[in-house]
Amino acid sequence: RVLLPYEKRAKLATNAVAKQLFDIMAIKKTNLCLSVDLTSSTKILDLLEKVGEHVCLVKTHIDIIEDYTSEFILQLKQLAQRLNFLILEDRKYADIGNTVLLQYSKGLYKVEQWADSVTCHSLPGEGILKALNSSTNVISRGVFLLAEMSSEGNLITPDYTEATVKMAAKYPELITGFVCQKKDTFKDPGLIQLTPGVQLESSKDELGQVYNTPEKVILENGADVIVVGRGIVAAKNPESQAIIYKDTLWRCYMKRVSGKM
Ligand code: UP6
Repeated sequence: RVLLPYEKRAKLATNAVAKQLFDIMAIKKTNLCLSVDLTSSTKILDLLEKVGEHVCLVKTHIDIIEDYTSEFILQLKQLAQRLNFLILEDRKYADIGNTVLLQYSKGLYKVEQWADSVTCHSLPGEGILKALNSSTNVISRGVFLLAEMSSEGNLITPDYTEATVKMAAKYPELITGFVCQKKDTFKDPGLIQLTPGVQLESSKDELGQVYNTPEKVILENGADVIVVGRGIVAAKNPESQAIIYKDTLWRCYMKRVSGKM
């Protein structure tokens, strides 16, 4: 899986969003996912106006925005179209199917109407995937299942991870990939490894987040799309920092697929 280039993997993808994301990465030459963990919608839009061209995916936590309006979504979608990136709402759904279906389709945010993909825990069992699969208003959608986490002391075990990957195999049209940390977590080259917990230097934050370097996550651990939040959004100059991340991450990917590791 990890030695195949994104353009080849696009052809093996069974989920429409995974295929699109592989294609965008190959065309824009970027595997950077920006996690826009800011609480002001204008700050998010200003930042994306500057860095949107350098990313393949924008990851949101829509429920941290303090001045949310549906106009924000319209503008976000316009930027996504103009600058060619996809949107992942990192909601990490984790309830019974019926509740998740309501959370996904109703409420203030109506996530199903705008998110290309969402994140979801496997903990409650398959009903959660049945729920996300059942909403009928969307043409192309995807789910990243949490198979591992980056945070210290998390309770996910190897058995849980393995069962998560097995669960995903039953929904090939729905699953975009896994949020995970290790190369051997799954084998299917049509699925995407989304890896958070990345900064230029290995470190930790004070609330349990663990950061690995681009070299480690891409060359050793098999990351396909790399999530960077504070490494970019908290930098003095987020735009130039995004370019540094984009170039560093792409260089590691090129090294990996060239086989000269
Ligand atoms: N995230 C993780 N680890 C996981 C899953 N998701 O950090 O295992 C998410 C966080 C945050 C982003 O919710 O939005 O990825 C990482 O941000 P950071 O780079 O600022 O630490």
